Amino acid sequence: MEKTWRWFGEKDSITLDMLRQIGVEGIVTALHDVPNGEIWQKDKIVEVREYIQASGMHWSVVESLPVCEAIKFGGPERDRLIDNYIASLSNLGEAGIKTVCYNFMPVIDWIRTDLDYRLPDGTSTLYFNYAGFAYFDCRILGRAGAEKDYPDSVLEKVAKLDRTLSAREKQSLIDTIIVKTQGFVNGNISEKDDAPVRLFRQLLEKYDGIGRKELRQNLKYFLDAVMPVCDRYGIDMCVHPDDPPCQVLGLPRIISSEEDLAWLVGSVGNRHNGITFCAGSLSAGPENNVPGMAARFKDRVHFVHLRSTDILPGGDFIEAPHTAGRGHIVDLVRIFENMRPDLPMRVDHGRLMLGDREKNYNPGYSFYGRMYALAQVDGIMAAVRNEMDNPKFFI
Ligand code: DNO
Repeated sequence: MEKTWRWFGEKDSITLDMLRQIGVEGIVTALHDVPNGEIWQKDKIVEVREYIQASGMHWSVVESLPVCEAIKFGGPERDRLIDNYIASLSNLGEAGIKTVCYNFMPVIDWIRTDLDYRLPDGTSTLYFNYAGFAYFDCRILGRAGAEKDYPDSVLEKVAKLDRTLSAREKQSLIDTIIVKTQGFVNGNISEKDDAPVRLFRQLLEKYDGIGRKELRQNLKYFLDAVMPVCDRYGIDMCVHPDDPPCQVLGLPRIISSEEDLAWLVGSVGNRHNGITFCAGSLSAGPENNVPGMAARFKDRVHFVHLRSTDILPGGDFIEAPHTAGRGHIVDLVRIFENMRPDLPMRVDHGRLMLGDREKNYNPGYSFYGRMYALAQVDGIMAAVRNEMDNPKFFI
């Protein structure tokens, strides 16, 4: 697979020169300064493409070209926004950039409750605490009927948290769940917003009456509309799985399970309608057999995120080392290396280690932690290629 890296543009303190030194071949990035819904102009795309080329790499994947909420909930402005999306795709196609990652998660993208969960070795990682999340939903957001979505055992923990969490800890939960993890991925809420919870509630209201069926219809509507421009330029659209892969905050999520992926590829059969195979997101679903899903849908996988998780008792999950956990990265590398040796792959969610913590990187996007993970995956790829070249050793 092609070794790629998510880079946040010229403002990123991790420079392209640093990435070259650690063996990165392709860059995954976006026009982060363009507000969601506006057209990505060709001159800006070309400027970024050339900046990357000047350092000896290339712009391999767009992550993300964000899909506006009104397209997801099917608001009156959706056709205009889809036209803008098509114009951006066409400009990307003309600039020769042909792999586009996006997601279709309503209101909120990826969710964690702790961005600095300390491990015994002194590093730290990302963590999802189910009771903490339920506390945010039931007590901070105060969503009507939220309690019905949680088992009694979790509601008991919520009641306890209500007595024990300090005001600062509550604030930090809000920051983690809806602010810090969202802004840098062009999400709906950023550090600049002074009333994030109120804004968040307003966004949730837009989805009144939108269930799984409606959201699926809206995704199909969007894909049907963008497929012609993808055909014209050979662009692969790659939907990112839901993280975590389950319904949250009363919102439907439709890219979570094997059945969801089967629906996705079946409902729009064009092979440009593809998948970002995020092993980490999928691995947090207890029912998901990650290598099985990769084997089944590999023909429609155009981009891979390699990371892994462990599911803990009580519904919590934690990022696992890239060599372990439910992501089964060794098996995935076998499947994907065999299929397409130039398939773009990036590691995801590095730990904080060796001074990363002081650098204020975007959560999950540390330098040393990701470099360490990339080295692990690079080693796995070398071993798998060796297996493929010397099958006699493995009979
Ligand atoms: C978080 C990421 C997500 C993902 C986007 C794709 O670290 O996995 O933000 O990139 O959802 O649109």
